[in-house]
Amino acid sequence: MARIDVFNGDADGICALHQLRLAEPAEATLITGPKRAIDLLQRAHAQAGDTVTVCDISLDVNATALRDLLARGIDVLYFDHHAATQRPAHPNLRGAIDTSPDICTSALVDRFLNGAHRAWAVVAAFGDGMPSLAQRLAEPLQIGTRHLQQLRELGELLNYNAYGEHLADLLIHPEQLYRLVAPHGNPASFMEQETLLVTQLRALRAADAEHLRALQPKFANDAGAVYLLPDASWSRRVRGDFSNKIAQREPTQAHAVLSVNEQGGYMVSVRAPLARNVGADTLCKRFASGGGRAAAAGINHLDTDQLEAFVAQFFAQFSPSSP
Ligand SMILES: [Mn+2]
Repeated sequence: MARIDVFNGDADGICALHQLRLAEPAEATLITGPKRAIDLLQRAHAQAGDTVTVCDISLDVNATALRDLLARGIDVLYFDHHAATQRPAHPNLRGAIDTSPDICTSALVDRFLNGAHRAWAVVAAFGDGMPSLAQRLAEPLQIGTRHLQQLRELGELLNYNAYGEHLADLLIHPEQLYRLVAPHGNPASFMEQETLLVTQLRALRAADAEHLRALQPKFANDAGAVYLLPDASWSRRVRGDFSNKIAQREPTQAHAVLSVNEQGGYMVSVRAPLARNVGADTLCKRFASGGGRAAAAGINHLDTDQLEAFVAQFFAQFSPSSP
C-alpha cells in the first residue's frame, strides 16, 4: 500500500501537503515541479490499494488521470481551488474542492484539519497573494505584527522559488524545498534553521527585482509600452507577475511584455489599460496563437519577423483615436 503525494511546487502546494503530513506522517513518493507545471497527476503510477494525495493543481487539467486512478480502485485525497468543472463523484475521492476567489488550497486543508497547523495556512495564503485571507486565518493565533510579517515573507519566498519555466530557473527543486520544510512543526522553526536558504531566496528575489527596475520599454508612447525581456532565467521567473505590476503602475497605459519562448520566438502577454480594460483580446486574436480576455490576453508564439507588425497593431489598438 504505497502513498504518492502530488503537489504544486509553490507555497500553497507545499504548505497544503505539509499540513496533511504533520497530521498524518507517511513515507510517500513525491511528484511536483515549477508553479506552471500543473499537469502532474498522470505521473502518479499507483496500484489498487494505494493512496494518492493531491494538492493545489487544477482538477480540470488532471481530470483524465483522476478518473483513471479512481477506476482502478485507488484512493484519492484531493484539495484544490483551481478550475474544477468536471468533478467526478466517486466514493474513493475525498478531500475538498472550492473554487471561490478568496480561498487557497492550504486554507481548505486547514479547514479539513480543524486548524491543527494553522500557521502554515497563513504562510500559504500570503504566498498565493491573498493577504486578507492570511490575516483572517491568523486572527485566532494572536500573533504579533512582526511575526505575521515573517510569515508573509516566508510565504512570498517559498512562492518565489517556484517561478520559472524550467527547473533550472529555480533556486532549488520544489521537492527538495518540501523536504526541508517537512521536519518543521512551525514556520518560525524553519526560518531559524534554514537561514542560508532563506537568505539565498531573499537575495534572488531582490536581484530579479533590480533587473526589472532597470528594464526600459523597447517601444513606448502615451498610449502604451512594449517591453522585451531578455532570454534569461530571471526573465522566466518574473514574467508571470511583471505584466500585472506594470499595469498597476501605469493604469492609463496598455502594456505588452514579450519574452523569448522555447521555439525562439516570443511569448506575448498584453494588458489593456486598467482604466479602460478593453482591446487586449481583439489585438491578440489577430495572431495565430493569440487569445484571452478583453483586459488581459496573450500570444503563445509570435515569430520574430512578426514583431514589427505586432508593435504597429499594439499602438494602433490602444491609441486614443482608435475605437
Ligand atoms: Mn494555490
